[in-house]
Amino acid sequence: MAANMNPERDPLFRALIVTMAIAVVVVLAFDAISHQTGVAAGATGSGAQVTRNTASAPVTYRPQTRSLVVTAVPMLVHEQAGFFDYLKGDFAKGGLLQDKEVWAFSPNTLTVYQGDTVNVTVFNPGDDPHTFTIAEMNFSISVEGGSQTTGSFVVPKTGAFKFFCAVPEHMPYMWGSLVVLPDSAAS
Ligand SMILES: [Cu+2]
Repeated sequence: MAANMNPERDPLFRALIVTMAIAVVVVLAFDAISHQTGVAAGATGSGAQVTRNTASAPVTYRPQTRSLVVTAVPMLVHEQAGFFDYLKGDFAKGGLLQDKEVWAFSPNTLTVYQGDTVNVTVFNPGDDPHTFTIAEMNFSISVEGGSQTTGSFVVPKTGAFKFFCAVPEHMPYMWGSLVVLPDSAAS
């Protein structure tokens, strides 16, 4: 009877021990599986993060050659005095446009990136000669009436630079902006 009272020999007790052992094994197994899943998810997350880092890392811009066409267009010129009577007064001595004509470059804003090579072709369908001049870049081309001229320059620095026609009668009005973006803005 005393032997039967020994808990280690009690079948119920042993069954309980075995059940608990199985439960521990099952819990550990689940923990291991979930841990592995977690590691896998972590690895996937790390991979995604690396991808994101790569995507957001600074991109080295490769300078390009850009061919741009600009046309000289009349806005308020002598030839239009027949259409707009007020121009007669404007162009007369003492008038608002005495010794001046309003021409424009179309388009009047050009955007490039630092380091680009720019081939600019200026079309001049009218009679008056024009120039396309960027003083900061020591660049200037002349375009006779009824012709086109192409010139090339490399954009050395970022910023906004004025291009203009150097003909004195046109210079106050005939101009535009060359916008040069930094390399890091390219994508
Ligand atoms: Cu001009």
